[in-house]
Amino acid sequence: MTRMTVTKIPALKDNFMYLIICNETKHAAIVDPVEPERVLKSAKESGVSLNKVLTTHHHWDHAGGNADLFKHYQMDTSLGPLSIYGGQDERIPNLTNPVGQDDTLNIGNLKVRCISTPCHTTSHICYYIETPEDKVVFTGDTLFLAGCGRFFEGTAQQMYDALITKLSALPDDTKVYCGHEYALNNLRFGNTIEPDNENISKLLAVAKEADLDGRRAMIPSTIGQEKLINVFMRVQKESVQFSIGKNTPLATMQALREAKDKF
Ligand code: GBP
Ligand code: ZN
Repeated sequence: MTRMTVTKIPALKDNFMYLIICNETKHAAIVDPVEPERVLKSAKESGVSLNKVLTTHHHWDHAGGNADLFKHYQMDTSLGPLSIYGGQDERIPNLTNPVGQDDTLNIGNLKVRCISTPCHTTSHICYYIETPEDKVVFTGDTLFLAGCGRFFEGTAQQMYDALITKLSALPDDTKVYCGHEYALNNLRFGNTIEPDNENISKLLAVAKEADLDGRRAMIPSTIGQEKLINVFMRVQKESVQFSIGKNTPLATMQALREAKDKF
């Protein structure tokens, strides 16, 4: 039996929540529980004890369920206390455990490492878990399949640090569980930047098919795949720089974001 199970739970129009289960202890955590009722149902069906929330960032479509879930645990004390993790930020409701770069926490026997990735929001956190069978990272609105989050509260330098310095350093076989299903739009954009990149055109074809059968088939991606198909992870490539008319990775990051904002 593997030590960890990750269950993808669709929410709202195109968000994902993720239930992370330690199979040895049946302890579980939930990433961004914007729809608490669905989360409680999924935890019940899996027969797990859910006692931690991992918040990626303060936006309502990620942290907007924290208060109701917290209230539910206060009303029903048999569920035990609920700890809510996230980057230090007054805008994250019911934050009980503020975390920063390289802080660790446990879900049963699973060890989670926090990666600070400010830019989309100032206190954005990604969560990395490694077991002997599996490596996974929950990237919220920092890294999407073939894309990245808008720079609402940060700079191109910060997204460069997040995507190139930090997330690209994870093993290539790390599964990427992101906050939204944006694969099709992102790949269409990538295809305009790198029309000769066959990895992009092949995955775009897959996304177009997946779109007919239900959009939610593309996740997880992997860090290795992102390095091949995500133009924001490829700002060091001359072909990407040339295509957007820049000659440094940083200027390329900025120009790509501006172009994607208008795409
Ligand atoms: C699409 O591609 O499907 N509808 C479009 C994009 C994250 S959600 C919508 C969009 O802008 N999404 C945001 C983003 O960063 N996208 C990357 C991209 O388009 O390339 N959000 O819900 C967004 O963060 C939000 C919530 C924002 C509260 C601000 C506040 Br305040
Ligand atoms: Zn967001």
